[in-house]
Amino acid sequence: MAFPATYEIDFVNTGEEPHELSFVELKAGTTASSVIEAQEAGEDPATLVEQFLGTTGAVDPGSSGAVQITLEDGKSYGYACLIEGPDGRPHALDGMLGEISATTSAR
Ligand SMILES: [Cu+2]
Repeated sequence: MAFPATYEIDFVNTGEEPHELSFVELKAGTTASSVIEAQEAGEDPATLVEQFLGTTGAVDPGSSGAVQITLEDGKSYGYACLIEGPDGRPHALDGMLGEISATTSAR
């Protein structure tokens, strides 16, 4: 894998409520969870994020969306769905989040 590498990610919503797929570049040592927790605590999550990469925007059930992201070697990225469920909590707090690390490895 050569970096920077650009990916077009197709996102299919097979669920029963709207979802999104949003990506940020994380600052070193930061996790997607810590960004969401800071936001929920009323703190400015921008202090944990290097840059916003892109989002599919809200995708309705049975529909699909796409987002293009460019990853750089040695950097970490977080993804999440920030759309709120009926309980008012962003889906990320119920597990719709994760991380990607971009690394070049020789095998
Ligand atoms: Cu969602």
